[in-house]
Amino acid sequence: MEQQVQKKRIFSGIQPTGNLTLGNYIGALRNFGLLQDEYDCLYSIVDLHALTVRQNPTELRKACLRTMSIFLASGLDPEKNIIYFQSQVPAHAELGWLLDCYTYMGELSRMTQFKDKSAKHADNINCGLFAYPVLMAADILLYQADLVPIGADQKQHLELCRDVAERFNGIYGDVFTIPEGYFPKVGARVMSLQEPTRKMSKSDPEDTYIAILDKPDVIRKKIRRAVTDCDNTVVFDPENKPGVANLMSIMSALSGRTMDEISADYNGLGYGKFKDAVADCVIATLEPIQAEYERISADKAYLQQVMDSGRERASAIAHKTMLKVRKKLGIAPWKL
Ligand code: ATP
Ligand code: LTN
Repeated sequence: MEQQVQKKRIFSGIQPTGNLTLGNYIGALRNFGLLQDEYDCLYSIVDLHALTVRQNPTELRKACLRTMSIFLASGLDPEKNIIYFQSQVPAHAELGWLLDCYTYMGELSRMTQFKDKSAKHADNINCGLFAYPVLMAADILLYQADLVPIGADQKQHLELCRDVAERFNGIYGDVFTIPEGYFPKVGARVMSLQEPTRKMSKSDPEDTYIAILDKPDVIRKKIRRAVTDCDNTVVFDPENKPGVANLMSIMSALSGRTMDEISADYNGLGYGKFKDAVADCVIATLEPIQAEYERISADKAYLQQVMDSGRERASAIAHKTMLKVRKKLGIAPWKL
């Protein structure tokens, strides 16, 4: 008889803030779709994380649904993957608190995202922003995830998650699976179109990023205006030509062509032609996703069903881990 092999588990999250970008797509979302057959996957819209920065409630609610629709439109099958909102599974916040008690201030103050975001939001450096990586650790450990597909900017947070899990396991025995990161080979760090030494980020000004939902003419305009340099050569040199290297990486990630092939095709033709070809490539990737998005986002009954089923399936797994954790810690059991 054929033996059933337990699939490895994947967890990842995306914040419902602003408009999802091409960076989110190449760094994270696209990989989610590629992994769905081989692994047992949970993908969460991490709305509690979004609250670390002040949000407008009406906008946040819209952004939550928009993010879920984009997940589905980019090919995530809700039967194969558990897709849900973080705040609808209260165990995230509960485990987050418990893990706060096993994380040191020193560890959290070293996090570069905390330093960046506190500089950006100097009037609101709240405790949630500081403890953000602990909630992220709780997200991952709650589901005993083996693998976490993320962009390069999240590597430091994942390291912290592993440290906290190892510390906890060291005290209480094998409670948590220690997760590994899963990074894309090309495009783990898509850069800003205007400042190509910084990562493309959905909370930066509009002209620095391409949104997954940007229309073709907007995409073309943004890429034409992307900062390059003045030597007009298409060669991959991230240190000296970060703008050109970024556009080449985007093209390579989306088309599967190597940097040498791209350079051979476009070097010598001028940046105008090269940028148009990059825009064609981005538009060809995003147009079908946008068409699906229009269809799915109009179907509220379907979204409700995905949301309810995701919440139930995620809660059942989270519940098991929480029983184990509560028992280990000696806090009041649910059943005497
Ligand atoms: P914000 O600007 O609001 O902090 P963000 O654009 O960094 O948001 P997140 O929700 O924090 O987006 O990230 C979701 C996923 O997308 C993460 O796995 C992250 O590593 C990945 N990601 C974000 N930006 C990029 C980028 N520029 N290149 C590659 N991956 C990225
Ligand atoms: N911190 C991540 C989003 C995030 C996440 C997670 C990613 C929250 N929880 C768990 C992977 C696994 C970010 O800012 N991109």
